[in-house]
Amino acid sequence: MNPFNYDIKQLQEKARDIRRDIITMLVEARSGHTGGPLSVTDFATALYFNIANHNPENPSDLNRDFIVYSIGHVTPANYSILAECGYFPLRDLMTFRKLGSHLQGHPNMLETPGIEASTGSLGQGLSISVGVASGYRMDGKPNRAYCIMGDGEQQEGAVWEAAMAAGFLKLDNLCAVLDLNNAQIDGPTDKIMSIQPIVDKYKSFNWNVIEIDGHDTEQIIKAFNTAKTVRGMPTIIIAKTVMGKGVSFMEGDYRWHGVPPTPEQGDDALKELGTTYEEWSQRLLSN
Ligand SMILES: Cc1ncc(C[n+]2csc(CCOP(=O)(O)OP(=O)(O)O)c2C)c(N)n1
Repeated sequence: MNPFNYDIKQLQEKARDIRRDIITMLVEARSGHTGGPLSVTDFATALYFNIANHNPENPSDLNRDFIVYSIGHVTPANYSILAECGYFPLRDLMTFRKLGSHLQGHPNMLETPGIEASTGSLGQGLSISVGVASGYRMDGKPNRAYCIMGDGEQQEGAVWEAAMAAGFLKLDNLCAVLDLNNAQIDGPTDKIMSIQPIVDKYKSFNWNVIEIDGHDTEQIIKAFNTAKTVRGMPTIIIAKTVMGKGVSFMEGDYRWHGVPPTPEQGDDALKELGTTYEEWSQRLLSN
């Protein structure tokens, strides 16, 4: 059971709060990734607040589903969602990337409650998820494994070894989500090294493929729920997203991959998101 079971409107409101958290913590940190976290916000929020079985009060609950962000650099979204779920205090977000904080630029499973795997070196999360999903099946357990990947990340060869294994093993308890924002660190993915035709690729590796608008919460929920019913093959949800979604001057621009907003840009972004740095940083610091 998901501990929140939010409806569509609640999920959309929570996603807006998470975008506010992301901008605020990046302004405070003065470093970090902005574009990817804003791409994944809508489907990652839906996963934690409606779909997945997990327990913020007991992160190592044996009944939990396994969720790994293979794109380790999207920690602003990952940490914000974990804090909003109650895995640790919201005020910790204001320590992001600071010396001594448990919230470093890339996630550390030994330091941060709710982090299942230490990622950052791209291409590893799917292999980890295949191992976990196989383990659940060997133990006869109903738990599911979820793996969030990037489109630039698909250029890593290790992704395809894991994809081949998952299809061969018919891991229907594995659901991957591909953040297809057509942006990576150096430019548009289609120009750097196209991953297309990505749907045909996964189908040829014996995966069930669902294509959605990755910012449409209704489509997101439907896709995750459909994946739960598929038998005999893993599912990948190919979520078409926009880098920097929610902040007009960031949307669709790969140059936001790995830089934070300046305080002035942060003010503009938070204004678009309906708050101010003073208001939102106070909300974080007082919780
Ligand atoms: C093995 C490996 N090579 C290179 C990098 C450096 N790197 C970090 S993020 C990134 C681009 C990833 O692109 P994508 O998966 O599309 O993520 P997005 O830009 O959408 O956040 C690269 C090359 C890395 N972290 N790991």
